[in-house]
Amino acid sequence: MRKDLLVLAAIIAVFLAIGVVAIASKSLPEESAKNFHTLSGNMTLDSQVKVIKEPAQGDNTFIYAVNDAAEEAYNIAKNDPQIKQIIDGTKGKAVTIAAVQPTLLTGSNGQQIHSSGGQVIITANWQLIDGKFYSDPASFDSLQGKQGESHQQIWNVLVDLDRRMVMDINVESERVLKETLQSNLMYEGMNVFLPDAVKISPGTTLKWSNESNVPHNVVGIFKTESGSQVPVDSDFIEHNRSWQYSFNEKGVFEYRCTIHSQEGMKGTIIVS
Ligand SMILES: [Cu+2]
Repeated sequence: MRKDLLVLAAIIAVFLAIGVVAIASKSLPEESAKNFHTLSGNMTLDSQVKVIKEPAQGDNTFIYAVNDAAEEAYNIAKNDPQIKQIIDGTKGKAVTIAAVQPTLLTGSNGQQIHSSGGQVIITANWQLIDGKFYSDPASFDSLQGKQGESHQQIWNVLVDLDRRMVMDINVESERVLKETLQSNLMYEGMNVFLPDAVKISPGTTLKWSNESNVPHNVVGIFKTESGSQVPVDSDFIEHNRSWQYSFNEKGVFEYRCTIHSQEGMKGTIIVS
């Protein structure tokens, strides 16, 4: 074997080993998500990130891939009968499908290389207020004192890109965050905002409080009725800390936690 081929083989071997360890420890989705920003059209995207589907009326599904190879992993997964069944079962919920692996490396010869291991994360999110499905944003007048529940179901799908097949589907146990709702307060849990959509009046100061052990942030653009676009970024809100922001104009604020985008950790504030 030529020396440069050996070097390339060694690089690939190391990369594959890292990939296997990372997938096994499930650390990579969070890590890889750190580098990209929120995914609405007004946000800066990492140039490789591809939005495959945006939510539409009657189908609240958002699909993206971190690069072309990851998109291929999604394409293989979506044709798997078990995956089709999972996606069919999420109708009516907010669904995020994130193809987060493989990542790409450039070899010493300038060629792109990647491992054959693809990873696709499917997350269904839904919220209940006093036991009823919560889909239309309500005001805090009607939410205050009620029992809010946020449910999150995650499927972790491993794909073999060489054999073009799904190798494993790991169903995580459902996450449930239950809180008594308080006026002008959003709870941040694992990995959701509760409530995830509210209506407020201009002049309201909202507080986001992190009840979980991992940091979260609130990042988005406040689009005011007068036409301005105000970037909002809370920076990381650590465990037991909170952050607040005043909405003094009518408009809409759509936001995400950028490190948990792949699990659909997002929210909407309507100021009217
Ligand atoms: Cu988060």
